[in-house]
Amino acid sequence: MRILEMKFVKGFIKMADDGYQQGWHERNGGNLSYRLKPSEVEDVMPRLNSPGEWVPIGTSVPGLANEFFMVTGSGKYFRNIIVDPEVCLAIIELDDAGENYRIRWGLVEGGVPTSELPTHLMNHEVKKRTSEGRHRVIYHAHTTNTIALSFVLPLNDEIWTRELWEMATECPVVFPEGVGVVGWMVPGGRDIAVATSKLMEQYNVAIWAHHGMFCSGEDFDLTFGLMHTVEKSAAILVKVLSMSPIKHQTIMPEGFRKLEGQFNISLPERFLYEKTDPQAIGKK
Ligand code: 2HA
Ligand code: ZN
Repeated sequence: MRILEMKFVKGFIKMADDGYQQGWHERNGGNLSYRLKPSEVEDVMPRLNSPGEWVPIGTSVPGLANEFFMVTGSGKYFRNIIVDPEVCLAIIELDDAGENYRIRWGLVEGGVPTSELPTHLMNHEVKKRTSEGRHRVIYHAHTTNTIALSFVLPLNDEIWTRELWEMATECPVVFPEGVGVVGWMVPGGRDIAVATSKLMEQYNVAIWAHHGMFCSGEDFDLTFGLMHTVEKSAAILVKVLSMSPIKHQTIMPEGFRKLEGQFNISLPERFLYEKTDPQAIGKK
């Protein structure tokens, strides 16, 4: 089967285009990566190019030694992925130390993997371990409302989680572990990768202040759905803040606790603090 006809490749392209349609990928903004299953590596193997040069990843991910990934290309536009996937995407292979990669397919007009490769791979390494191999997708997008909120809400995991949960009943069900926040940092390197992957030890969502969001998940639907849910909640909070400086009513801690039984989820107590003023927005 041709690589472009394989199920995981179609899923990757559809997810990228869904993100573009949401308005999360202006110009070359955002990036996506997928860790191939052993059976998928077997399927693509006869179609791969002979290996090119090993290139340093810029960080070390020994937990991902010899794994294969599909990734978006640096400087490529999400807008173009659906029309020209072989130009915009690559399949890369990691070496047996998890320190170097080489391109095995795609980027037919030249180029290199996403500038955020260190963050993607460090997140994959953490998630492969903590999810016992189930998580395969890491997604970064420039989600408008989340970015807007990062100028207004204190950059604090408890405050962000609680405000986002309050905006829609489904939120604590979709991300019961909460969201983590990284203060503004220079993107594209190892430092932001270390900060983000540290949050991924406990969360599936990391907010990058004044930049966007990273999400991790088992498959394309769950990972896209997670980002979509967080961003929709952020959009509601932006509307609420635009209409009124206070909330006249909201979901209270005892309400969240009732959801735990109904939906068989466990919500960490540190997000269910009693607020000094339940009407205030963005305060503990
Ligand atoms: O341009 O989104 O964070 C790609 C990015 C960098
Ligand atoms: Zn970005």
